[in-house]
Amino acid sequence: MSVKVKSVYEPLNELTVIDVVKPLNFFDESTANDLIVKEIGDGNLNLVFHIEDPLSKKALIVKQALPYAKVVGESWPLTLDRARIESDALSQEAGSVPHLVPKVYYSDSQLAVTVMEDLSDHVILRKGLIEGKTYQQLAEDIGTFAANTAFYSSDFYLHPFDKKEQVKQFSNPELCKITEDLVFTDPFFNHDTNDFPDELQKDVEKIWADQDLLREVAQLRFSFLTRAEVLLHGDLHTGSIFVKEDSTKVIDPEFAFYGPAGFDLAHFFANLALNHLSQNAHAKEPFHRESVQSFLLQTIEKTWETYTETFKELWHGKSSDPFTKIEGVLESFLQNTFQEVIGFAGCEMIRRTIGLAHVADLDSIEQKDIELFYKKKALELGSYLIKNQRKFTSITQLKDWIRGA
Ligand code: SR1
Ligand code: MG
Repeated sequence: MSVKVKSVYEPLNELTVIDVVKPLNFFDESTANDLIVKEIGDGNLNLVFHIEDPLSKKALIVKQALPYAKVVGESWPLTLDRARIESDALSQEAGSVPHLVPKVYYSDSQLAVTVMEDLSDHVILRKGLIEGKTYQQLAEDIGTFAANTAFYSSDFYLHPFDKKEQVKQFSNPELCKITEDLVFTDPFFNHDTNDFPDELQKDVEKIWADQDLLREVAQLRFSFLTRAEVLLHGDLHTGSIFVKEDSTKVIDPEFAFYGPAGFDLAHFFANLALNHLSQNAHAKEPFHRESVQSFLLQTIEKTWETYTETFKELWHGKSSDPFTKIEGVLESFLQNTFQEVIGFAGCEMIRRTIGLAHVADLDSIEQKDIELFYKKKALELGSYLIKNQRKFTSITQLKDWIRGA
């Protein structure tokens, strides 16, 4: 939609948000006074309004960035530019995988607002998985998403001038700093953002004292800081994915930036691995537990296979870089990416267990001793992946380690 809404930043509420959507002519004018508005944001950072016309049942979502991190409060200021990054990333992703992202109807960088498709017929993947649901389309969709968004934003495809323009466009220092701190730094030191029960103190101190582990984390962090390889979603955990049986939508790319190619899939795999651990508590019936856990492992394998196959096809069919014709270059790129997937996944598992931002998969385990047991497992597996990333040569090894954790 091309209508321009006059805007000066102010946080919206359930009344003022109507003024943003009215000029878009999305809803019938005659129903403008009857629209039902609900603030449904349950994430860490933003306001999210669901607006519905009760007669036609047409609905849309208005997402607005707040000038601070909602999870902590006004003491943690945060750039509004993340709303621009998010709508730019959605439009970039829609260029190659339009069926895997929500449609954007309107965006306004002054008001830090993105108006987009309502996905109420989908559920957040994390919630579905905790409930023991499985999604057969998921692996193919996430592998396709990650391969396309990576390839079409990379130097293998873009002219160097365009690539560097894009790196500028997606410069996202404040949101990257959150990841640098919360994923790669704080959990590995005695920092006050960390959050874990006293019973884990010994396990956490073991991590803080493990110099081999810290050396590997330092390298992964340096790679995140410096390697502008591809446009990443930047926060591809299972809370950033909406699903239903035959549809997957990747949402929330406000952390998008140019970074190392393995980062997104690492976060996806780490969150599936955490859910795999948590199913030992959530799925009470053994046959069901086995089938959910086997679905999670198959999803990891099929996602990686789809990613590599799709990336290879694009590489051979669409690349203009002469080195893409040299034998072994692609294999070496994918192997480096794969090993970083393993290392980054380890960092994500550890930070989701003892850092500031946890996952409901583990935190919602009802029995405290069982929750602690699986949190210890998450720390052990995360540490193993980080320290042994270079020993991993196939996705089967990752599946085996998750299964055996
Ligand atoms: C202060 S933001 C905490 C976490 O929420 C986001 O989804 C990112 O994962 C970030 O690390
Ligand atoms: Mg998010």
